Amino acid sequence: MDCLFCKIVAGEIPSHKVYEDDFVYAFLDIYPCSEGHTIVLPKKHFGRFTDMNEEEAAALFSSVNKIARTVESTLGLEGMNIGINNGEIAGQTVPHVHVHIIPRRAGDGEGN
Ligand code: DGP
Repeated sequence: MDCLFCKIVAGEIPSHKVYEDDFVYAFLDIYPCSEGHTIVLPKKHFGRFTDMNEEEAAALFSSVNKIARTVESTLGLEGMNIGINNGEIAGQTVPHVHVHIIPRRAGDGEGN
């Protein structure tokens, strides 16, 4: 399948890996909203979050929780945005489901 994120999981396209297990792969976003912006995706291809069943979605978010807690403690964060763009109309640009972990720091939202 011609999928950018499947190629990243397969190592065919280089990425800065943050975490990997049998189910998920996490890596740094190439266009980070903030330092440490991490993408978590299931290794198995799903186009959109709503293409996953409840069990698959629960497994993904279990991994997201674990990775987010590690990002938080490693970077010494007080908070982060965790979210999904589900579907092109919602801003999803890569059609392989992925969760954004975006570190937030004091003052970074000024002007927004
Ligand atoms: P979204 O708009 O939710 O589909 O987010 C896709 C994200 O993927 C976007 O923030 C940029 C990131 N991205 C796109 N191509 C690459 C790539 O080749 N490498 C990495 N590390 N990130 C990518």
